[in-house]
Amino acid sequence: MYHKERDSFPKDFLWGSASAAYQVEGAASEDGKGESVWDRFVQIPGKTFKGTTGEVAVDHYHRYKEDVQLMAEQGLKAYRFSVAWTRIIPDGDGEVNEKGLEFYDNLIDELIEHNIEPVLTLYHWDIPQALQDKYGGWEGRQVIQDFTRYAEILFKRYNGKVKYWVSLNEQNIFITLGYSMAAHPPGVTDTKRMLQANHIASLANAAVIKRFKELDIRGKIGPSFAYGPTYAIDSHPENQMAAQNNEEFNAHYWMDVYVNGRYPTVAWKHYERLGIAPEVEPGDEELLKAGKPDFMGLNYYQTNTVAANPLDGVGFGKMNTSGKKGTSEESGTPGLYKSTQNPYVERTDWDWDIDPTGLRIAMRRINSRYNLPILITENGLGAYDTLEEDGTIHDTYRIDFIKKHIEAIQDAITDGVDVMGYCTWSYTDLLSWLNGYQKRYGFVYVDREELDEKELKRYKKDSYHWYKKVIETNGEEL
Ligand code: BGP
Repeated sequence: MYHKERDSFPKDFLWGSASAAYQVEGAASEDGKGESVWDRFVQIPGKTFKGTTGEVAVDHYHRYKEDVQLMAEQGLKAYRFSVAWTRIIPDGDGEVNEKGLEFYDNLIDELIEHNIEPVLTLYHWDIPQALQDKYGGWEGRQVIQDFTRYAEILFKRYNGKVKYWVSLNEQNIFITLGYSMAAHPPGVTDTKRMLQANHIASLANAAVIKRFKELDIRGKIGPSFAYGPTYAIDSHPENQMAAQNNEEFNAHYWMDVYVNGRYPTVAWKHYERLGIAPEVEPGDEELLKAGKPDFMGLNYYQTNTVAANPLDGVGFGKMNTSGKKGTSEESGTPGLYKSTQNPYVERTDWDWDIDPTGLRIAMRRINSRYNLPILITENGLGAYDTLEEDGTIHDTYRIDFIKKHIEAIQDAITDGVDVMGYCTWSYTDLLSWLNGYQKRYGFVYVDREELDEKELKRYKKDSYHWYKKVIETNGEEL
């Protein structure tokens, strides 16, 4: 659908940017912080690019004032960050660490003082290691209570100050990579365990949303879901079926549960026949239904193009975490689908498809299937940047990427989709979980490399100045 003219962005549109605790904070054991599963996992040789860890990250813990100052100067309207559970309750279920709360008190106050709306993510993948050891983390039902207690502390403390809350960040990613591909903690490859942990995580997600409503917290809450719409490689009916499978198993399987409290029929039946469907206990369904989100948080990076995959076809293939174009392997689930190359789009150096129209399609699909407002909680381009001698960074490729994605959002708005805001990934450069520091996403360059922390100095990229203008003109000038 082509529009002659696009509608304007709403007046209160949240022009934002995002980060996550583990990827920016550093200070991994300071002020009473406990160990998280990521602090532990990265110690295993070969798990991360060049063995990088979040020990120092980009030192946001000590430099948050400088970072917020940069945001303020840019005119940023919203900043999405996550709270590290291990700073608040170091062992996950014991004493509350006042020092840890103070850091977020300060960050939130600093943001508000500069008219930047805080968007607080409760969980961005860093469950306390103590809970992993105690009952298997997301595999133990006790996590539902422990996560709710932790969330409640934050709800009460920041009620009235924080108006936008994200429950779980990309449950589909941390569960799949953690329990199916062993690429994230706890490093398991077992689909049955994956589905069970996922079910419990969905219950925990619903439980905190339910608690949020019971406490009458002033604001909105929803999960952030990693959704990239699926395309079939062509109109062959079997390839169309593969695309349908991918949507069902990788998107509806989560979003249907968030919104309607029920698993999609086809995926559920499939897992039942394999004898690996999660165990649903009495009361689970009620809880899932009671935890309906106020909005769908959308993390959009790329679309997936798939083809049919026979029962003896390909399984998980290696991801490209080196930044050497063309090194990712074909990947799929036998009997359901496999990834193929879309001939119509460009790819990044990490082999991610660049597809702004895919964002509009994602928003429209979410709108038609779930009828919820959308908050885009992540979108961005991971690329190599060059710091010039005069301290400038000419990231025209990033400007081009974000510009086209903003246009796609405006198209979706013109189509009638309700969009609350747009957070780019990421504000400053930061640690990519598996790709080190060379895969940069920020408006603000941070001078450090994998094996050399340097001075962690901040530099404004060209995209910083460009986005400032976008915000100033409320998206009129792109
Ligand atoms: C999302 C995560 C982010 C971030 C981003 C970029 O899945 O929520 O934390 O890392 O992806 O991914 P990557 O760092 O792998 O390039």
